[in-house]
Amino acid sequence: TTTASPLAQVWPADFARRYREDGYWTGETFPAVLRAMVETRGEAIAVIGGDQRWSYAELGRRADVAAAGFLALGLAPGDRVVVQLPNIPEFFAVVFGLFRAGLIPVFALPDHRLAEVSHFARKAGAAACVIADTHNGFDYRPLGHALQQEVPGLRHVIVVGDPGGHVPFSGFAAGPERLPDTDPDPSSVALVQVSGGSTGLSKLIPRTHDDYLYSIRTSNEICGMTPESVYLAALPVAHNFPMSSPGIFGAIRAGARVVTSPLPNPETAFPLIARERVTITGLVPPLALLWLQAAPRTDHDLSSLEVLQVGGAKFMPEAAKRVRPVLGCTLQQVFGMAEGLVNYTRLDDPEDIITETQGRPMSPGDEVLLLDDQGQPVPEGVSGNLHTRGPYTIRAYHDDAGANARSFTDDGFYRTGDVVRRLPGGYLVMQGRATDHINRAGEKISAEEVEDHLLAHPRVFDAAVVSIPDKFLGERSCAFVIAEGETPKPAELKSWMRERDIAPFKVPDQIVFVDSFATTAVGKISRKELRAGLRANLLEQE
Ligand code: J2J
Repeated sequence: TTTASPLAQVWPADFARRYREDGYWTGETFPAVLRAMVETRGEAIAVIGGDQRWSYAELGRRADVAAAGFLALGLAPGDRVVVQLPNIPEFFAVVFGLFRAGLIPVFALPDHRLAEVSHFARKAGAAACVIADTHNGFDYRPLGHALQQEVPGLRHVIVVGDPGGHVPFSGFAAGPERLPDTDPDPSSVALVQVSGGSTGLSKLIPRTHDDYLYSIRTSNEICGMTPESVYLAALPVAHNFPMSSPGIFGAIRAGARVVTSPLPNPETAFPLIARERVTITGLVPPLALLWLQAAPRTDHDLSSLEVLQVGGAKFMPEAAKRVRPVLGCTLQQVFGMAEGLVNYTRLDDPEDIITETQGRPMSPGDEVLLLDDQGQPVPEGVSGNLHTRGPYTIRAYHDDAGANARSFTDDGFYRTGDVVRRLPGGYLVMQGRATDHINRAGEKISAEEVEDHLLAHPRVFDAAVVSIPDKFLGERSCAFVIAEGETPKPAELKSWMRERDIAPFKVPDQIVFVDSFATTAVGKISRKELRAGLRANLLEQE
């Protein structure tokens, strides 16, 4: 195996001691979470999807079989396994199987393509990956082959469904392999999330059993997740929001039910809500808008819905106000990040707090600083750069000294890049961002990464990618391009981008050719100023 540097997440000893003393870190681990439910709620339904309904006992059995299968391939505890699966019950068998075997899942989204997945696999030193055969019109099996070729050390491609020459997950069987008889160290890394990536490629975010499960338990309390809850997994479950806030893991930790929706649109999700009496789900703002539009006209009974969580990007107050009248449920705004800190509006907050703020930190252990550009605290109500530290916020990305130097202060605060205002009671209102990424319907796109792709085109001399406000998406991406020689057509450049094996959401929504970037000042200006200038010009023209 080519081992990148070892995977870890370490807090300074005095912080770790305090997080344990204060009861945040309890030593609970993921294998123990499922085992407890198998023992206490074995007959209760855990996961529903397609034509499958698995009890906790059934999920436990399937996870054990999966664990044995992974070990039979020669994978060893501590090995990393990239998981790229849509919302299907097998996701749970795979992931709890990995946990059971002491393997570490690295989560890729279904929309990621070879460019992203190979980066995650290489950076994590992954020994295997688990993919679906096809989903939403995309065949993942050729991606699996390409991964094996491009990533030294990635020995196994396991396919859920028709294997097409790879290892079939359905062929896993309980064997003579001995499953570990002790649980992993709770301070060890349980799983790897990926960052939205504000500069360059996505960073890897190692989360420990202790810290991730603390955030999940706390989220359960705040979001009212109980054994009677039914959570609809509508957003792709690999994303940190539907995975942990409280999401699918919260539901499992509570002994509740998860219903997997293969797609998040109303046509797919509404019948599931009606049939399974779903009580809680989470959406990004553009999907919430679609649901609000479709709900008054649907024949499906949505009355079981108690809580609609909306997060990942700013939900505008006008839309937020419509949730209760239209859907008859409580809105919960969720402002979180895969690096840690999650803010929630509380279910019993006054309506104006729920509609106008992005909530407040979930834990008394969360330290939040709002600083001006000189690093001085701003007064209450004034916008500042959000810095945070706490019992479930990472101290470092995996193996990325440059990003760590940029993203973390010397005393361990994470520089979120978000600009927020704080109201009495600690409620935060998202104002904007200090970093150049595009938040397109909750998908974070690094301007720099897209620029690098554009620059690979033979007729692109230079490119600057900016975010443009968009009524539906929140933000869309616009690429300003200086051509070299004959100017390509925007459509041509877009389809060329589409063929580069990158996530489709990274293809610029709009391409504008310009003669030069020299806007005002003579001499060098930063990329950031350049992007800001181009954006301002375009908005002025509109
Ligand atoms: C404005 N911007 C928001 C919100 C996130 C729960 C919920 C979301 C995420 C997530 C998550 C926002 N209003 N309500 O991991 O557990 C923007 C901010 C933030 C960035 C993080 C969770 N909610 N954002 O979206 O890692 O800019 O996590 O820093 O994908 O999304 O993105 P991500």
